[in-house]
Amino acid sequence: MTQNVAAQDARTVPDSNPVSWQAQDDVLLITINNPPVNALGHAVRVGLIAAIDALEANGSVVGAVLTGGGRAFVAGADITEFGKPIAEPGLNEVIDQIEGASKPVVAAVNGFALGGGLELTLGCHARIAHPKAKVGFPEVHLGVIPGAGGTQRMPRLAGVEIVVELSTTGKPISAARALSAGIVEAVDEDCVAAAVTRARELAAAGEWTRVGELPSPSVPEGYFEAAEAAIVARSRGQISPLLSLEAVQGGLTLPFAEGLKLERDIFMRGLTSDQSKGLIHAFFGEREVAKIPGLAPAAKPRDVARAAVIGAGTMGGGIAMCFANAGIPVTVVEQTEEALERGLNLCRKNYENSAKKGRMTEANVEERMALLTGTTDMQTLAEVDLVIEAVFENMGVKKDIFTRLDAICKPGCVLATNTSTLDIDEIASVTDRPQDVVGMHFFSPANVMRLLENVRGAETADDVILTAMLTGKRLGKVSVLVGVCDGFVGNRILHQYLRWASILLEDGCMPEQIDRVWTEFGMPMGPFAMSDLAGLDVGYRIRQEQAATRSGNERYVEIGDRVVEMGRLGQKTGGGYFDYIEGSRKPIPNAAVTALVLAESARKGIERRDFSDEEILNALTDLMTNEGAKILEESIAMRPVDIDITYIFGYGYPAFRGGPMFRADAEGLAASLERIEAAYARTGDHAWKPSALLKQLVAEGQTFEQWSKARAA
Ligand code: 3H9
Repeated sequence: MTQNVAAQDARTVPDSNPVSWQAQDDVLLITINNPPVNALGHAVRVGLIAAIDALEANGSVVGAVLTGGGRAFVAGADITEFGKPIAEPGLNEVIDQIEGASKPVVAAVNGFALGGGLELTLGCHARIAHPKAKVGFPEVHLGVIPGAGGTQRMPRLAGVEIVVELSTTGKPISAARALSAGIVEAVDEDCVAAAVTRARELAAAGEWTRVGELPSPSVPEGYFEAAEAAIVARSRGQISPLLSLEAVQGGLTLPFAEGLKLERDIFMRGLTSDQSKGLIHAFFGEREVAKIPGLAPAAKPRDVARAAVIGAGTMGGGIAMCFANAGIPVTVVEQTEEALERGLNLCRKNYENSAKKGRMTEANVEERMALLTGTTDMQTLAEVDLVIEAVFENMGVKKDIFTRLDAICKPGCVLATNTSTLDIDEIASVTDRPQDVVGMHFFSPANVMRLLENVRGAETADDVILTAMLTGKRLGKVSVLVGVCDGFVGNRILHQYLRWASILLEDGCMPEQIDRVWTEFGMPMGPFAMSDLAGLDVGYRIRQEQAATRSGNERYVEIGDRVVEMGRLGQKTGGGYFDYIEGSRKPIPNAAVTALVLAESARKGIERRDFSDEEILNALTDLMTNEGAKILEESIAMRPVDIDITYIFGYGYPAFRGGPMFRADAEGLAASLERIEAAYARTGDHAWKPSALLKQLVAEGQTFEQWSKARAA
């Protein structure tokens, strides 16, 4: 009895029904209005059932058109409902009702049709898209699969290859591509009007296609084996792409209804996995980091209509390209005409390479180059709104540049530095406007990497922080706000585990074992292959400069220095810790480096021992947890999620693990602290000095996330 009441309540159309319907002559126009992205939350599902009931009941309409209000058609299931009991009706029921309707329903795909949104269109009897619409199955990025018929209907409609592509990569495709793949039957600027016409045609013909009733296609022998191998090779341990493949493959030999059941079971397997929890945390985390608590409510970002970048090296050029890509005019400043020409030519070459690969047209190359203006005269920066200094890491040089910018730039211009290590406050101190100075730390290659670490100085104004964050968004970056310290968030943590990876070499490991453990964990490359890619000479020079002041108490491993002195500077010289065959980035162990590692252990009288993979993984991840906790306790990062997102977007940390702090919570902080304390007792090394915050959380039985939520409340 109670259950019935609950079920009835759950199906009651709410007063503020997000689905509206209205007859346009003889066709019912059904519109989903659930801002911001028309997600298929419970109220929308209830509303859709009511709309189809209205279609059936209204004798004066012959069919319906289903569309989205605003810029989206439907961006999928409501992810905030994941993990909660499903309130009836489920999405499958809604789609079944549309598909089985006694009158034709045509989808007018006005914008994004993603995940459950695309599945909703597959339940319709025809699909017409706006030219700017995009369709896709991004569920894979949430650790699940299309769970409302997508893996069963799409093969029947458009073949196996396209559903495997969409559901295993998660990348949306354009309306034009959807048309050629047979997912939509037409593309039209006025997709609603075209859909109305189509609904009338279908009604007049008296027949229309129910995709679920179409026969399953067949695939060439060996297709799924090859697809699986390709997925395993690229997904670095993420399981959801394989789950999608399993649902598609399994469905091909099953009756439709059983295929749906199989899909549902696999969807639930994904949804209850730890990977899905990590990925959903990453999804919301990516959006959370844009929200900065504590800023003055009246603060508004400043206008950035024109930018400038000082330095046309790899970094400066890459940053300038980010602005040109976003359509923002940018002036590039160099000291000499030669350096300027070299830098701008490099930008052009990068664009031309993209054009060769079909990623842009020749006209796009010229459009972007037209937005890049070069100069050797800093005086021309008087009218720009934002300047980013990207010269080499030297405090004296940076101070000189900021003194000049202070004299030249108009009031209100944001003065940013791309430093990755230096003290922003010291740089700001040479200006009369420290409130306008901020760090904007791009990651190399700047035009490719998604992370932007914005660094707040002691005096940075709130509206300058907002400007840096919004500029990052305009450039297509994920911006995280951090505070001033050596290495900020990302490189400070990196430094700890890179250093310990070297110590592990001396104690008994080889680079290939450590790198294998790290890539099996899901990182794009191990610490040593990463160092080879970055080039070993830069770190070498810094270490030489630090030699005089280095504390004798700190354990210092010389292996990296000896590798450089062997002339092995990394990939650019064909080898560093590893060898590389020309044209390949695959690291190959090198006998001389192996001998060097053994010799260094012997020279220091270290008795080498075997390390298990688990020991290595624990050491590196425990250091991330400990340093991350110190970063939180010093308020360098505002929330654990800021560290998670920094690592996912700046260092390729596997999103399915949710980020280093999320994983630490999931694995259990107490066990981690126990290992950290043991390592500190054994080594006395400062890296292992347990974080006070970590100790406090373990004592209170809390997680980082609980601590963060309690502080925000
Ligand atoms: C699925 O469909 C499963 C089915 O197969 C089976 C079910 C049985 N739900 O990204 P934005 C929020 S799985 C709830 O900044 P944009 C987002 O958090 C789903 N909320 O906008 C943000 O909130 P806030 C498959 C959602 O213009 C706000 O909307 N679909 C959802 O840069 C604005 O989002 C996907 O995975 C959602 N589905 O990008 C698509 N989507 O303002 C996920 C967004 O409070 N969504 N929000 O921070 C996207 O990829 C992007 O949002 C989109 C728009 C490209 C659509």
